[in-house]
Parts: sequence; C-alpha cells; structure tokens
Amino acid sequence: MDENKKIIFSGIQPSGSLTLGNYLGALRNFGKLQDSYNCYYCVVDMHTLTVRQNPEELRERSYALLALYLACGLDPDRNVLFMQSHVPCHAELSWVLGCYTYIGELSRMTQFKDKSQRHADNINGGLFTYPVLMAADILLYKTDLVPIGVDQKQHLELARNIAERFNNIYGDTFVVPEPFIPKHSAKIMSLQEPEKKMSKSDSNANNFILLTDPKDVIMKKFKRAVTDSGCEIVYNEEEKPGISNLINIYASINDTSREAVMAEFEGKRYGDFKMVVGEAVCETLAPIQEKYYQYIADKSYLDSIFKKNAEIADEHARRTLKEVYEKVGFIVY
Ligand code: ATP
Ligand code: LTN
Repeated sequence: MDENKKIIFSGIQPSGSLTLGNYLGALRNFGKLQDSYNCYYCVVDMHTLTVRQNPEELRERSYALLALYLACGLDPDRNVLFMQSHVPCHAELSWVLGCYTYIGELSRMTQFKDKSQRHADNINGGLFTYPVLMAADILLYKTDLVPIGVDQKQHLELARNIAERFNNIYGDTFVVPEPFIPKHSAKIMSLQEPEKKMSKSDSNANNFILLTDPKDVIMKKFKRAVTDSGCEIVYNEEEKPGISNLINIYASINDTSREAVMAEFEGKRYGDFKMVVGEAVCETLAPIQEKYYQYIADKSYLDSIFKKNAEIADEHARRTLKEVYEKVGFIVY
C-alpha cells in the first residue's frame, strides 16, 4: 500500500450473475482506478442475506464474483479483493453505527421501499439496516472515494451523514467519502422495459445482458430490445428511453460522448444500430468471459486470494474499529 495514495472502497453483492449494468456502472471503473488509488474491492456476501439465498448457490456466486473481478482486470497483488464475512469488523462497526442512525433516515431509503414491495413476505430487520452495514464497509477503511452506480447514491449520502455525525460528537475519526459515478453508465436500463434499471434479480432474462451470456444470446437480446416510436437515433430520456439507453451503452463502451454516437449513426436505422451495439458489447465481453472460465475452474487459487486479503483488510479495519471503540468508551486492550 502506498501511503500517499487515496483510498477506494466498493462492493458488489453475490446475489446473482452480474449484468452489463453492474459492469458499466461499477466494475469497469474499478479497473480504471486501480493505478491511482489504494483499492479495496469487496464481495459483500453479508448484504445478500437480506433476501433469502440458497446456501450452495451463494457460495458458488461468491467465487464467481471474485473470478469476475480478476477477469475484468483487477490485479490481486495491487487491490485488496476480499470477502465481507471474512472480516468481522464490518458487522462490529455496523452495530455501533446503527446507534448513530435514525429510523427516520432508514425509512427514507428508496431501495428499502422497493425491496420491501418486491419481497413483501420477508421484510426483515437486515433489509432495513442494510445501509448501516454499507456505511461500516466504507468507513472502516477511511475511504476517500466510492465507485458506484447512481442507485447507490442515497446510501452513500447516508454514510456521509453518519460519518459527520460521529465526527461531530467524538472528534475527527472517519473520512467523509465522495461518490464516483460514471457519466454515461450511471444507470443502464432494462432492454425490454427501459424505464426501469437493468437488474440481475429481474425475472425476465430478456431485460438484462449477463456478463457470461454467450454471443448468440447477447445478439438476440439486443435484437429484441425495445426501441421507441420514430426512427432517428437521438438522445431523449423521456421520449426515447430505449434508444437513449442503447446510446449510453455504446458511448460508455467506446469511451465517447452521446453526441459522437448520434453523429456516427445519423440517418441509420434502429435495427442496424442495435446490431452494432450488440457487437460492441460482445467484443468487450469475449476476453472477460475467456478469463472468467479459467479463474472459476481454479477454486484453490481463488481461496488463496480470499485468505491472503482477509488478513490485509482485517489489519486496516481493526485499527479503525479500535479507535471507534476507544472513542465511544469501551475498554480496549
Ligand atoms: P439487485 O438487482 O439484486 O438489487 P444490483 O445489481 O442492483 O442487484 P449490486 O450487485 O450490489 O446491486 O450492484 C453493484 C454495483 O453495480 C453498484 O455500484 C450498483 O450501483 C451498480 N449497478 C447495478 N445495476 C446497475 C445499472 N443498471 N446501471 C449502472 N450501475 C448499476
Ligand atoms: N449496496 C450496494 C453494495 C454495497 C456497496 C458497499 C457498494 C455494499 N457495501 C460499499 C459500495 C460500497 C448495492 O446494493 N449495490
């Protein structure tokens, strides 16, 4: 770790196979930031228990997520790639921070409201206090910057408020973190219902592209993607959500602007544009998929990364937790 570099923390839940939304909104940026920051990228398995999980599948998906981190180019020697449940400080700090978070604040979280509706038979305490655990994840590492999709912005604001509140009572303890939200891919939308977010827990597989979807499946999904009335390839989120989403995907993959995409496809047809976007996505995902299948076949290598990094993360996290325990008045040895 280079003491002069700022710290990044982010996490993804192993709650399903990752989508193009996860990749463009979060994962791709993880790789871009690894040179300039000290990075902690976590598999946040504890968060997934807020929704019922099959234990065997959860374990398998946790390995799969680490394999994807590696396949997307995260260097295990330069980034701390680890599992949340391997570092007990996350749960410990979460308890303390929960005592500095108001019920009113948690009740306003839109993800809680959405998920309570979707899982009306299991509105559990964890679902409600989920953002406190996320705040603990971030604050434990004195994180400066958190790469996330825009759907997580409200949770990050809450983490900032908790940090400021704690600092005001006990003096400077936590760094107040900033979000890092990508410009064109902050919210990749569903291919069939472009007014809602592309989500890995969607029941309709045509709504999302999985990072592991084979080429023919990806092309078929793009072919079927809902476009809008009219025929011009122009960006207009309200009136043309389908085409606007495709423009965002293409601009993001090619690191270019929406204007450049519109200029490139001026006078072209929707059908042609959809195929070009599909091809670009396949081209980006092909090398990731190839590496992914190599990594996922070697569980002992993945275990060695998890083990080594749990220790590194634990050391940093334990230091912060000790400071917090001292400040709140616990007896610390
Ligand atoms: P679920 O749909 O099961 O709630 P999710 O995919 O929304 O899961 P995570 O897997 O925890 O949630 O998200 C990991 C990261 O990917 C977060 O930073 C989130 O903001 C980002 N992300 C998720 N979906 C999208 C999307 N459609 N567009 C951009 N970023 C996204
Ligand atoms: N809540 C996030 C996942 C998450 C996270 C974090 C992201 C848990 N802890 C810390 C960034 C930093 C989600 O649902 N996408």
